[in-house]
Amino acid sequence: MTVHRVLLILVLWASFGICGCTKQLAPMSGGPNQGPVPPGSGGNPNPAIAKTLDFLAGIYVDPFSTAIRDDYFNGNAQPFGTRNDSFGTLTTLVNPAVGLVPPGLEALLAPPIGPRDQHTGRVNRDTRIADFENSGFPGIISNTYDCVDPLNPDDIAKLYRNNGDGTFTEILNPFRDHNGQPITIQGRGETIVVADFNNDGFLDIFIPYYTYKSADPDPEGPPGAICQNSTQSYLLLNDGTGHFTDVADAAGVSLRNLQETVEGAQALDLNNDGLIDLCAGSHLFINTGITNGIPHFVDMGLKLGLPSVFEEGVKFVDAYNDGYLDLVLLDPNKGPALFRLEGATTLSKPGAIIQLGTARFAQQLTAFPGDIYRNTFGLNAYDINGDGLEDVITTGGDTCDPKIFLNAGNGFERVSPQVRPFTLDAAHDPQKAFCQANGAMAFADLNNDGQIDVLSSTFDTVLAFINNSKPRGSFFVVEVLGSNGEHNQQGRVVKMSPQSRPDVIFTRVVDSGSGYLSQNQYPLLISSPYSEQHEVTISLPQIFNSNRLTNIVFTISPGQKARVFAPSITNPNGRVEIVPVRPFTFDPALYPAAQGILE
Ligand SMILES: [Ca+2]
Ligand SMILES: [Ca+2]
Ligand SMILES: [Ca+2]
Ligand SMILES: [Ca+2]
Repeated sequence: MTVHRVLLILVLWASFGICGCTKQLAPMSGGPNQGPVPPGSGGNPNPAIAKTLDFLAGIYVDPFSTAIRDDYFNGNAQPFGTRNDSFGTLTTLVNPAVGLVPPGLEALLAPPIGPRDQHTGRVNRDTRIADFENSGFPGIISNTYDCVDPLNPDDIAKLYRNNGDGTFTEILNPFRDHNGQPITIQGRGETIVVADFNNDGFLDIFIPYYTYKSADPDPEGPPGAICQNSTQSYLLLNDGTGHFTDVADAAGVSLRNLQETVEGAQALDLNNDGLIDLCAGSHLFINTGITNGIPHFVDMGLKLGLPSVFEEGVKFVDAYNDGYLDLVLLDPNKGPALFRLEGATTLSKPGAIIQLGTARFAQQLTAFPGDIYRNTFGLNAYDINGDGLEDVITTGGDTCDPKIFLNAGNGFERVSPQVRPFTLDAAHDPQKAFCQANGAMAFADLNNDGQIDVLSSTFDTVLAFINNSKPRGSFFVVEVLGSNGEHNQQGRVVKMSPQSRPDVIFTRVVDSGSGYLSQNQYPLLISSPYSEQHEVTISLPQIFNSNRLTNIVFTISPGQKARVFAPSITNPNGRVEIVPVRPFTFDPALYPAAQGILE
């Protein structure tokens, strides 16, 4: 991996699907401030919303997997390792001509791994950006993917504190076992998720590792050496002072001796009971309660009808806008499969606890069209065309064929013909970056125009695709915060319905890290084909009061952002601030990357 090479950059171009841009620029029917749209059959009053997609793309140096955060708290999301000018043009922070690596993070850019007997180097894997100290400045957890080498001090999971001044400090020996003894965490690590699993207000970390008894050769070791795996996966509880204690065994999520490797993961409150659940390694761990600060999980995957399969990406989406989160699993050689959550309850009321005892995930065999997949590692989902239905994207794999599936409400249809940046053939892509994506695409509204944009990453470049598809629905932003505004509500579930159609429920999850090695922006960007007021429901635990649930219910208009504060002793019902989203109309001419203007 070459992380210090000179900035490459740029390219690219606009692109389109079936129809040309001029056609797509037709205004949507119904503006944000128009009156309610009457209920229509099929639940979509605006069928004109784009079925073809249009993107403007740029390539940037970025030695990290795609983790999205507003590191600078200036209203601009960006992939970690870059800075956003608010028009969606990124500046890489590892280009010496532009800016230095943020001081303190140099060790994350360690040289490639050396022969094992040198015990040097680092093989970065996944990165999460999260505010572990509730300081307002997000820190970093980064793991590696390599054989266990106890003598290599760089090739381990590392934690960094954000000093709030653009610099970072590595927290030394941050991880401890249940006896308080320091532990080093290394091995072949996969998707990191961050969430407050024990409802103490501090974000905890789950890091899965390969744990099977390995006979794989160590590519960096002497002849005959075996690549040793970790003995376990880790659930690291955060005490808020930079120390994390592994409780994976007590919690029931250590995944020891797991034959299927663990790859994707997601944390979310699946059953709406205020306790964050966890999906990883073909296990669906339901959080059954917290004892002495330790959450306890029961694997209900098989009982709920989920198969034990090898996946390269897991993502919960409400595929039918019925208020229940369904599961998409990516088989790297067969493609995505949809498992619909059925029979959970007769109460579809937002805010109700979902009764998993009567539920079952039923595979929808025809949900995705047949296609060719070969070593396709990476899956993610967002509502890409703004019609209120979450869409699915898969990485290119060996066939260099990334795929976007638009959700039709009764199954997914591949965008055809595929949008041009997504059909880059390797011969025309000097870095083959898009074909060699490491981890799933991630989603963020890079230019603040209310339309979600797409990012794809190798471990040394990130490709940003500004979404210029039109027409689209109205949009809303919901940011679920701790009681003091902390970004610590990963995994919480938001439900939003048009006031005229309470049966149409857009269900979204604050991203904990999900899919495969990716992290979407923290605020939820929710689109709707209805240009009217919507009702939002969020169930949050009163963590100061035995985790009793508060249902926070409010209305929001198109173009508005809700900042939702978790319940506190002084505000036991939580609190909501509604603010207008900065009006912004994206003009492609302002996107310098599209004009060949480089960083
Ligand atoms: Ca916690
Ligand atoms: Ca739960
Ligand atoms: Ca959609
Ligand atoms: Ca955008």
